[in-house]
Amino acid sequence: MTREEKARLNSFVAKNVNLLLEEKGMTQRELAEKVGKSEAEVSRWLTGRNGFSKTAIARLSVALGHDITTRPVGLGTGGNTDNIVKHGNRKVALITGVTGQDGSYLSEFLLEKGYEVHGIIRRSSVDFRERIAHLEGRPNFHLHYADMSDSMSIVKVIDTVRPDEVYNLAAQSHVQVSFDSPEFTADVDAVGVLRVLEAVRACHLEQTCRIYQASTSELYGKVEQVPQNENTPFHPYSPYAVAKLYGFWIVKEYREAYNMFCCSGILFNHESERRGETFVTRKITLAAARIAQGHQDCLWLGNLSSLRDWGYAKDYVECMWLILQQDKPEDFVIATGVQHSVREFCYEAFKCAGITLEFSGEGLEEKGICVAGPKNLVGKTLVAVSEDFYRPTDVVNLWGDPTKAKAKLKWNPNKTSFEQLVELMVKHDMAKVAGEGAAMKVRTNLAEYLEKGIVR
Ligand code: NAP
Ligand code: F7E
Repeated sequence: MTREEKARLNSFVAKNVNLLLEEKGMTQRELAEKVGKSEAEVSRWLTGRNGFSKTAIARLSVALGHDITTRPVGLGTGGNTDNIVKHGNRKVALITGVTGQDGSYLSEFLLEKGYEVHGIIRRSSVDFRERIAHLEGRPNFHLHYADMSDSMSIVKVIDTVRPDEVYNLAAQSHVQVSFDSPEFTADVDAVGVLRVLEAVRACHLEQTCRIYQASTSELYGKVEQVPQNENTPFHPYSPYAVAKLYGFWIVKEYREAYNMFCCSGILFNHESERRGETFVTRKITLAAARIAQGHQDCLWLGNLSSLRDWGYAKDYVECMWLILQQDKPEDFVIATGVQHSVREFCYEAFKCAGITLEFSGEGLEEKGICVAGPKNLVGKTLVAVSEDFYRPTDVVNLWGDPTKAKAKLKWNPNKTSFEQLVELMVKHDMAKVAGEGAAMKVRTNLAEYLEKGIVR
């Protein structure tokens, strides 16, 4: 039996014993007396700190009148077998943030690998989850209502699903929004991580369930070293980053205090055609497509000189999985090792849409002017800067060093180049805008208004 199989058996047996104790109204002390062990020893078995020997299993089975290696049936609250998902031979993964960019790609990746995938969703007045609509109804893909700010809902889902792996991706993930809603961001992005860790412990899964925490390059913030690796000091520079820093440290703490297999992936920016429309890359690719097709006049941005290490989200979800397949739990920087400015992203995106830009001026006066492309656009200012999109504190020099991930995970950080990433996003948005047709003009104006007024 492998270490993992043994751990899974121990967890299964511990759960059975707990269910039987509950059904019989027996205390741990009474059970300890029956099997001739101390109460502390029984407690260590039931909380997963000690494994069950063959003799212990035999004695406990006699004391409880049931073979504890098989699931008890017909029990009352907490023991109802309906709430125990049958694993079969499939590994079971639980993804928080399943409706997000990464959650949707990770679901596809794990289903492809033969996992049973469970995701948590929040109730929304719009009952359409665009990024995972194509997965809903598929065998081995299940959704559960829960919220990162609601501990009980998380415990309930974890107890029902009994996951082998938890991918904690749920977060208020927009840096600018974290300045507008700092308390909500802290609750979900910081305390939410603690809730997941505690839920796993409450369900006695801490020795079997591996946990991935979606950490971020934003931890480096006001950077103290370039490029950044696993040893670079953190200097968070937004409410989002401060909340994520708590998530990072609490994961490390639980790894050391409780010997849990929990790790953080320190992921640098990763983008895709599923990226939220107010992150800078997607805002640019959508605008380039709209401007090229005559549905928008100008793209307003903030700091054009900000530097990022942008990768493709579809490539990055593989790392989340790889991190949990290692022999020991460790944190990893995931990045391409290539850095570009927002200005360069703009140039490349407009080029893919058939427009050549030339930038001139500085700060708020900087402009991106069309110097080649459709006749009606040549000479026009297509990109301009607005103070509205500046942040109170901005992270301006992110550049990751993926050496450790390359060596230990055998991961290729350059599977998709910067140019390929921009091209695939623009191609997608050109088709989307063309498909949306005349309605776009109205929608664009509304979106611009919303973004300027609410999401700066
Ligand atoms: P995203 O598209 O914004 O998705 C965030 C997900 O979290 C959504 O499914 C959202 O659900 C869910 N969520 C938010 N608040 C929740 C709550 N209170 N309860 C339950 N679910 C909640 O983010 P992403 O780009 O996929 O990023 C995934 C994770 O990686 C996030 O933790 C992010 O902070 C982190 N990260 C991202 C990057 C990046 O470049 N993309 C880099 C480093 C780290 P709804 O659909 O209901 O809103
Ligand atoms: O900004 C600048 C902005 O919002 C990138 C999240 O996934 O990655 C993401 O956070 C840069 C910043 O991403 C506009 O000031 C200029 O310097 O696309 P972003 P982010 O803040 O890097 C990290 C790794 C995460 O963990 C987060 O969850 O672009 N910028 N003009 C602009 N940014 C936006 N959004 N809009 C602009 O108009």
